[in-house]
Amino acid sequence: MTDPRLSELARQLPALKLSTDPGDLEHHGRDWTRRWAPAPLAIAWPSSIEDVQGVVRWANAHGVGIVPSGGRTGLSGGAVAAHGELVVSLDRMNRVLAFDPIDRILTVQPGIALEAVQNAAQEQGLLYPVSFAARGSCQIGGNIATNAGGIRVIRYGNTRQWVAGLKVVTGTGELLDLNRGLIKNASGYDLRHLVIGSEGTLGIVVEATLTLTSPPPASQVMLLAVPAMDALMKVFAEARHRLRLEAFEFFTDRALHHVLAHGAQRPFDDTHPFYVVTEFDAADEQAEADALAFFGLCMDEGWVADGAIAANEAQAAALWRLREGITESLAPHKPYKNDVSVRISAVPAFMAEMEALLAEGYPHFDVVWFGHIGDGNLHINVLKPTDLDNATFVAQCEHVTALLVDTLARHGGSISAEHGIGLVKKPWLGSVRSDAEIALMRGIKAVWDPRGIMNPGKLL
Ligand code: 2HG
Ligand code: ZN
Repeated sequence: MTDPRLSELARQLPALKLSTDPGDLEHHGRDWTRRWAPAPLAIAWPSSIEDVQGVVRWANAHGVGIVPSGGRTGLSGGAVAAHGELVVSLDRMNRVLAFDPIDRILTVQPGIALEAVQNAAQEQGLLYPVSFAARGSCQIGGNIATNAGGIRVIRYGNTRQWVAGLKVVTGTGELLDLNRGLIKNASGYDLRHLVIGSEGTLGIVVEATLTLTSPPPASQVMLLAVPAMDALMKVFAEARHRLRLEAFEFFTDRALHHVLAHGAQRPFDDTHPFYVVTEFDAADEQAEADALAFFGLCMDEGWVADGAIAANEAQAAALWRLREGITESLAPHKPYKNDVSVRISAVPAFMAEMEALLAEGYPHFDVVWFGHIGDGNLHINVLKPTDLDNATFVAQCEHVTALLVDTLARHGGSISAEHGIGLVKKPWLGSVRSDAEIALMRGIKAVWDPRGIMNPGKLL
């Protein structure tokens, strides 16, 4: 460590693992966005809460920014370190600490992968229900920092709903023990919920107590081919009415094109404008009959042109791959990502307006729509044409974002549904939050992090 500040840190916290190896700086300085060149000062791997506190106090003393780092699967630049920050990786704090069968709560360290949390719940015969494609590599601390959503929000809500307690080191190095697993706690401001979704700008989550639930009964997975968006909304309304839904996801023919090119299996002979993957309870014969009646009605009404139902787990996984494999299949095309939400009822009008704007202004762009239609959450990925350089492409996409922001405003929507503001959507925060709200956010940030060292430049 040639930097005297780092030598001091190493002396103060002998158990802290530190690295300035160029490979580590590169790897830990970025997330799934590839727009910013990573340039952190160093990477620190604490293995205890005390070390996290020590790092934060050191950062205050030296005015060094801290970027908390989980699985770095973020899509908004929230975990990018491009300006000499210290990246604090939670990789070494990745254990399950406790399970209480009476409270049905699981206490974990922040660096545990989401999938490991799901597995730990399963070992207890229970379910941690938040789930999405990055579950194998994303970490619970990052899920909490972004209030991650995913594919089962329609049934179980966002991460926020499952956090019963949080230990947090604030921007001054203070340790807070928030809510302690209580179900009822009417004692003033719930600071736990302020931390959830704060994108690492207030403090570092160092322990989380998660509520578990009973696993759902056996389910069925169905794929539907849908001719039009209006029909798709009718299918959704009918599915929600007749079935107990666990997921209701959609994607377009362009999304299918890319996921097939990436090795997935073609589901139907013909192509269709839209597809739905839905999963619902099917514990008994009655539930299965309800599912068939639902499918029959959709066919009779002409809302659905074709359908497939998974007969076993392998087929269910193959149908889910068509939806969950989309992000990975688009990655080689360096997509510019949008993650927006409107009220469910506003989805068709919003989509029609955006599609018209995109077709008129950007006919040469391959625009891929998919997402959590049952939550009003749409992912719009614009793919980079191979002949366009990155900077020009991003600049052109930001014009599209301006159109998007206007259209969203008309429909009362949000520029970020579940990925967060980070760096990517920061210029448009003012389109969804009022000046008064942003002033309050800044005030809160100043109290929690008076020296502005916590994930500087992100969100605000
Ligand atoms: C998903 O729903 C994720 O698959 C990623 O939120 C969305 O890649 C995206 O734009
Ligand atoms: Zn999503």
